[in-house]
Amino acid sequence: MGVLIKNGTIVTAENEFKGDVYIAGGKIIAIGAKLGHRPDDEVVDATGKYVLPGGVDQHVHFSFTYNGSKVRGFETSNAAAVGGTTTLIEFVNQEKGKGLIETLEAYKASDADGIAMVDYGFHSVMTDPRDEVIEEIPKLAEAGYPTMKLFMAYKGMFFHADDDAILKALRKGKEAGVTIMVHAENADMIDVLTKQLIAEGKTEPYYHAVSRPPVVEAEATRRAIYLAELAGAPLYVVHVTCKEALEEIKQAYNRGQAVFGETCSHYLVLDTEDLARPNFEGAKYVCSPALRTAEHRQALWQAVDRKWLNAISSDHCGFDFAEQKHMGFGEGKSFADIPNGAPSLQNRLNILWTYGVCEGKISRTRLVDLFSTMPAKINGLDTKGHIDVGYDADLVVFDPEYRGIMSAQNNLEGVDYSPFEGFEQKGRPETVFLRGMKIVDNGTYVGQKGQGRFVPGKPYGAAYED
Ligand code: DUC
Ligand code: ZN
Ligand code: ZN
Repeated sequence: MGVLIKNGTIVTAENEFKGDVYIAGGKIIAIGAKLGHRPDDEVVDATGKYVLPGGVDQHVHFSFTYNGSKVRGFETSNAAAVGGTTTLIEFVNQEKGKGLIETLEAYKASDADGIAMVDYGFHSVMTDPRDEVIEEIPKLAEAGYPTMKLFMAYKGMFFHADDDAILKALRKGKEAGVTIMVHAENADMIDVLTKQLIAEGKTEPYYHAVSRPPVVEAEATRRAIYLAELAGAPLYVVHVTCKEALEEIKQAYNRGQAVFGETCSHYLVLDTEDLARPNFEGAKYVCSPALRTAEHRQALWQAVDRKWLNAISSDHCGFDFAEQKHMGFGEGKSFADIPNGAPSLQNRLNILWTYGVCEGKISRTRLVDLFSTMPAKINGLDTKGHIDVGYDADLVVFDPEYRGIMSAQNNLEGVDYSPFEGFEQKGRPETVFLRGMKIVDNGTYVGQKGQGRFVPGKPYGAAYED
């Protein structure tokens, strides 16, 4: 049985036009005007609605652990589906003593296969840069994991990476088209500021932002760019949050270097002031890099519109407020004990539509590029992120007339709070198809656990293109 989605406005990263999409066997079979269908096919009337490619969220954390506290995992990936995202890419920290692929495959088997409700891939995170691990990097490409991240932040934690590791990773990665990504913050600067603030008794969540100001991000971004120049390799900077780091990326790009970056939905709408909320509520907004001020948000909107940044991810990180965020509360505790990260899996498209498209900051085609098309290309997913014949039938029928309020209560992230609590929502993903299977109907998740599949990425993703 096939599905005919009729009379919608089809939006791609290139253009938008009225038409029908016919899907069968998990693929897009035809696009056109007044397409016919078989008697037993389902027909979805998309009149007055937009048909978008399913989102690709290239930055989620389902396995992240901070000071022994672990986030919610793939059992909550239906939240992505309800938010119009049909492919997730998860960062998996290499386990000490294990190889990169060994770690990824063990995690995949135990925590994703048979559980995920949307399609998925993985970025390796190198934590143990022994010679044999560096030698393994090109093999990631063959195994379907063509990206690897290093954490420049988090001094003293097992996943922190120094310049030696980054340079070696960049050099090795380029031999096989593995895209190297960095979380760019200067770990020593943060360490010095954190110790100073705590010694001064400045321990509340707000001081998280004071401990890692924009210069911390700008310095690490610039350093990573120079390491990439020396290696002659492309570089991808995750979660860019401030004007200064943006400037470093622009300048490198203008010098002819292949440097690209993303930002994340929370940096576009939340503020440093959220960290100052009373009753320890500021802890809900502790993520790294830290939230910034209005002038940085404005610069980020401009950057995503003008293609200085090429993707918007969620950096979803599902820690509860009641227990986990309170690890930083009480005698002898500080902002440095609060697990970093905020849940944002479900609202990525809702934020981009309501506060981007509806406020005239980005066009619908630009949204599709940032939400779906470019993240697919960066990660070598050549059947995802676009509406055309032969692509996977991952599609969102988006109703622009819907009105609602974002809240943890109407959210499947499995976390006891939402950083977007009370935010107005214009429009919503009404129907979502994953490889032709309807997984969201009338805004409600109707799929099944385990319906998601591993999608291997191909090497030489978009960061390698001129
Ligand atoms: N920053 C976060 O806020 N969460 C997860 C990891 C990170 O670097
Ligand atoms: Zn990060
Ligand atoms: Zn992250």
